[in-house]
Amino acid sequence: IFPSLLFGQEFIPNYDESKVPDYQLPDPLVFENGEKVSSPEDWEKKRVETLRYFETEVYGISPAWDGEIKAEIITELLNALGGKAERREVKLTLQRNGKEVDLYVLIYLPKIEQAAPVILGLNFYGNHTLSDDPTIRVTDAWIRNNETYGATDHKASEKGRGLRRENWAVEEAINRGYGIATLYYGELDPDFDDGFENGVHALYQEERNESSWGAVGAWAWGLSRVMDYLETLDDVDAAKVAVLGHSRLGKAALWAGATDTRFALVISNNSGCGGAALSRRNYGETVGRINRAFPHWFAKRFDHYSENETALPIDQHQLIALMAPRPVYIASGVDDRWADPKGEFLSGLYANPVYQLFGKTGMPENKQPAVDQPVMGEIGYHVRSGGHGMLPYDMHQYFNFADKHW
Ligand code: GTR
Repeated sequence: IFPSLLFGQEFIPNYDESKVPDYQLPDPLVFENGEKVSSPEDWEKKRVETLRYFETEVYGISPAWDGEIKAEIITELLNALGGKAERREVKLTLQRNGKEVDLYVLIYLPKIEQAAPVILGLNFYGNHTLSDDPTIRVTDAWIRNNETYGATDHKASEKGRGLRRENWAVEEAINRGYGIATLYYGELDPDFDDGFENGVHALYQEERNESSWGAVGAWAWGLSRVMDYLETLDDVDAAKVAVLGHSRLGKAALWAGATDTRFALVISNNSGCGGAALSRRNYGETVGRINRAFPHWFAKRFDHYSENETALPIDQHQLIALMAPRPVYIASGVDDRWADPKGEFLSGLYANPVYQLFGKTGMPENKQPAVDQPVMGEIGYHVRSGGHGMLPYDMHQYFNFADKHW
């Protein structure tokens, strides 16, 4: 039996631009009742309406946080990276309802006079994959198996140490005056369909419905909890915290930026379907395919739009618009057709009217730029050569983008 037939039907992605259906996107500047949004004040109301749709129809509603966070520094190096940085690993214990979840956040800060701007992002294979430093903890949370990164039997191992160092460009960050904060995403919610019983979902025992939060919601919510902690630190400039993520974690970074305006800058690396890519284009991964492959990522309600994207009351350009007027960067890989590079660009472009309401340009080009030609307005974009991945090239653009705005 072919595995693809287990879903009852083989999925063949469309990679033919001429087969992209004609589609009409919801106007981000029209209220449900048909009235026009014509001022930043109007947008505040329209923003609420838009956010509500993404909550009920796409990612689910994440609960407000009313618990306690305990922080404990578990290791600290005062002279990391040749003396240029301080490095800490902090255990955050989230307590609520008699339950606890532990998160381990790895933080590098440049040794500079003032509080440092920080780029915060979830990682796929554990904090120890960012550095050869043997004192960084190997996560004991459930992990997807991946031979290359030393994850077998759903456990991380020493074998992965340092293997993602280049991707996170920690040295460049430090040299340019940025801190990096990261944690393993599976500590927030293990990435399998467990009926929403483990991870941070376990802190809440409310009855679930079709608009309850899924895994993407949990990952994004967790980024906000780390932000709660970063706000308490004197050596972090909480007004300059960017949230970054790749792929499924890029979806989570965008959702974190949409739901939590404390994130002053938002970065989506190859986030694709359910992230920056427009759902209605039906290019590469589709809403139907993503819901069948990852039934735990989104609200159950999102499945209502599988093979039925035109019924969506919103599309992903409006997710980008939820960042306005804050800077947001969208990055694609030219061979990462599954994520629909053009659809990722277009969602940025079609968010422009909202940025313009604030007297900003948004995406500075109305045609997708050539490969390896980044453009940077309040919305930044590049399509890099190569495929799916977060590479030093990508990070380099994010530092440039942050420099430009900060
Ligand atoms: C794929 C999924 C994408 C993307 C990717 C990843 O399998 O279809 O939406 O999230 O995983 O996270 O690497």
